[in-house]
Amino acid sequence: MSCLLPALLIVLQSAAPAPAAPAPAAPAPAATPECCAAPSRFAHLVQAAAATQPVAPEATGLAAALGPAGMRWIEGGTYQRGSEFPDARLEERPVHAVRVDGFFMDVTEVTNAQFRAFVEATGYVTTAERVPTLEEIMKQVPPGTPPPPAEALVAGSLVFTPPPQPVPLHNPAAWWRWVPGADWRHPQGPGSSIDGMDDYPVVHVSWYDAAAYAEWSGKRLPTEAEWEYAARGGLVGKHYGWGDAPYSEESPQANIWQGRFPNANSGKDGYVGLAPVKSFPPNGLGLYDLSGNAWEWTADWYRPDTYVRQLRASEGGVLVNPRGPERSYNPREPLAPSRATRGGSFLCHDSYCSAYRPSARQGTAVDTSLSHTSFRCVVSKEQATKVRK
Ligand SMILES: [Ca+2]
Repeated sequence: MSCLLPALLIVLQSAAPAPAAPAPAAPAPAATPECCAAPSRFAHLVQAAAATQPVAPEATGLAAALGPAGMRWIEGGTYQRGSEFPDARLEERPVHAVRVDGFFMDVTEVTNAQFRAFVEATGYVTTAERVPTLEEIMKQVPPGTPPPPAEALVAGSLVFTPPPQPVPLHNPAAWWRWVPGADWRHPQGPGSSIDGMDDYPVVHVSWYDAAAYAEWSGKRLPTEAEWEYAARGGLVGKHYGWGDAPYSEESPQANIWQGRFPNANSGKDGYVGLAPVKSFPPNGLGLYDLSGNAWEWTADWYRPDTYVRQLRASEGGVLVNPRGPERSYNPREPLAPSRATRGGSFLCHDSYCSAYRPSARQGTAVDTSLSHTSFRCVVSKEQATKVRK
């Protein structure tokens, strides 16, 4: 079970043989060194071409008041997905035209109060609250890896734990800690609680948990194409969801990290961790926290070469309502099925990943839950009447 992988790998990596990873179908994505990268000189034209700016809901006659509570209508259209800005990773490239139908989207990440209503109505138990089996774990570690000790088979989740001093940024295990007893109601582990945090994003939810909530609520998780279209906020070819202006510590546009990642967060934006939803300005479509605060699960399986493969299949034409691949491939964890997560979190910092950009994407193992990962839902116009009140 990959939610255990960071902890398990710490325990087991000295004894494990080299991973027998399948050969990737495309180069593994890697951060482009900022010192030597530059956009192609026509990148800005590519980004602007053939894009249809989404129309504000009020202008369509489908005012938000006609949709489900807490959702906004996002008019369908064509946009340029991906990024060729210098800080775009390979998995965000190339920029290409995508058309999506209109949909309603949750204005905010799903909150603790909303998730509690689901749990109370259904008795649902999240992945982090269940004891993993040895079989689940061994499926996701390289053959020959010794089984973990019995005491490792406990329910828990991954909690961001800042190290006391600066650390190299290539090893997330330096700031992620496996905490037995951590779950959505105990975000820092036993003894912690979400009292007074009803309007915070629910975290420590696996993809399965997010999908179960979505089904119960009569909604669904967004595709990557829908998510990015919404996160662009109606802007065309912009670096961030709010435009091209760099992140401002004086007037923060999103809940990300200030200071030296991962050991020293100044909290200058008012938060060193999660913030209540709607604490930062909405984007141009009236949607909050699509940049930062908490990562968000999508419906799509993750591959770093998703765009290349889809463009090859479409022979370069506009991709219409694209879905993810049939199976995932995540070079960072080749044995763990992964779905795409989007939006970055309170941990984002330009020195590390700048993943609060609308084009940024990563794969997260479907059974993994973390203290910085949440979700929001969408629903089509046809299904909107079935949304649970
Ligand atoms: Ca978010």
